[in-house]
Amino acid sequence: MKILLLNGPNLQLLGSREPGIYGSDTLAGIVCEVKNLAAELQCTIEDHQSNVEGELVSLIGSARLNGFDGIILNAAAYTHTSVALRDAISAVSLPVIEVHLSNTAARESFRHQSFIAPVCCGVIAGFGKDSYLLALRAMHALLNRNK
Ligand code: CA2
Repeated sequence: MKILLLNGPNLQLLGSREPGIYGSDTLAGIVCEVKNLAAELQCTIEDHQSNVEGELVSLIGSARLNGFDGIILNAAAYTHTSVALRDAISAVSLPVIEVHLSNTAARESFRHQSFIAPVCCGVIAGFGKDSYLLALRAMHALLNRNK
């Protein structure tokens, strides 16, 4: 089971600013925990962070060809703006789980809309770094169910 973990714009800042909203873990720390859980679940994770919308679109677009079985995606601010990411997810025919550290529904109204949620399998938001671990467990269960 090979899973692609994608993180969008500004998430490289995690741990350095706004700990009240996003927690004090760094992105590298979160990715390390996700990889440790993946090892327990006997999956492999490849991760990328990008501030560039088109790079995220390309990584999603080539995921199937690159042998991935599913995608865990924190699209960050592009969640609320990106038709291009939505179209890439629609086209890839792999399960995609949307994750957020914060509970976007409890924040500013512009964060209430997700362009990508309707084409994802599900959304996990509001649990800090545990959102990623829960997403991995959900992806693992989903892929086992579909075997
Ligand atoms: O809660 C999440 O995971 C978000 O995807 C984070 C995005 C935000 O635009 C989404 O609405 C919800 C922001 C990522 C930027 O991360 C920062 C981390 C530290 C300091 C500043 C920004």
